[in-house]
Amino acid sequence: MRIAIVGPGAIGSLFYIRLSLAGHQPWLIARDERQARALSQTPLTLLEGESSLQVKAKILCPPLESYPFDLVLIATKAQDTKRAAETALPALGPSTLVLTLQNGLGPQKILLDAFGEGRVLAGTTAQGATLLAPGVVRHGGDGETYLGPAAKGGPSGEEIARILSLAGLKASATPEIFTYIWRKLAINCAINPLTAILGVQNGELAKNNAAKKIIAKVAGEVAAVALKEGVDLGEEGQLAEKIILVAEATAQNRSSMLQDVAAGRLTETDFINGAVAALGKKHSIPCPLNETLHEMIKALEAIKRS
Ligand code: KPL
Repeated sequence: MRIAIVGPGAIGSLFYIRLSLAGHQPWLIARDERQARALSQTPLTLLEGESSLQVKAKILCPPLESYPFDLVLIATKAQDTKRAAETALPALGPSTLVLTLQNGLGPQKILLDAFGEGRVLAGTTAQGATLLAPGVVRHGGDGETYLGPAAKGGPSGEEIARILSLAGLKASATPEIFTYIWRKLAINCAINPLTAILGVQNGELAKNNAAKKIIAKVAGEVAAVALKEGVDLGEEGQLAEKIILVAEATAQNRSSMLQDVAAGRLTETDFINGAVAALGKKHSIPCPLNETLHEMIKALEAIKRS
């Protein structure tokens, strides 16, 4: 299968290396020539426990010519989705599928608008990966990947799930993909902004009663909005418990938002708390916690980037 991966971050690099080792010859699409040059200096490296796997990457950068890829996997930050779509467009053949494994709610719609309902797969992954340096990924643990049609009547994703699973990236296709995306969104709505604002690793939240109270309120808002969108995330208390379990299971992680804020980068807040707050407004569901966390992260971004 001819595969292109747009976004050489932690998830993009992990998937690239695994697919390469499974015998595919994917292309990695860099943002620009500078990034492509930096990535081609050394092999991509996957660190797992004490072992280190290396793969020489095949790298392209925009403007792409017409490569007839079978699958384009979008693994950029959510706020870079438009740019990723523009990059990928010339590389689409008549039957190319596009799969997003990005965080948050919003990238799916951007890709549907760009490519149409017939070819976009929405997905979410619980693979634990941290980018230590360009092209160097630490694999923190295997988590499942779910994917399915981003719009009614879209591709099922069965074949892609099979290919990922054969490459050691456990994946399942499901028509209920948005339930999985909302579950991950609830986790990100609570853990990401709190860790970024408090400047702590995920595990600290699970030990802190005040943080746990905030998590419960955020979970309640997300569950109420999700229900209006047709997704049942279950009862608020149970959802909050699940989020706290994830904080414990990823105790040593610095959340992606904490890493972005610390590095002075823009965060994915518009696609996480911002997306829930906006849908809350649409459905007249008050979301004061999500709104405030969204604004606080915006304020932090501005301070760190000034
Ligand atoms: O997805 C994550 C993130 O950091 O973006 C969690 C699950 C919170 C793990 O850190």
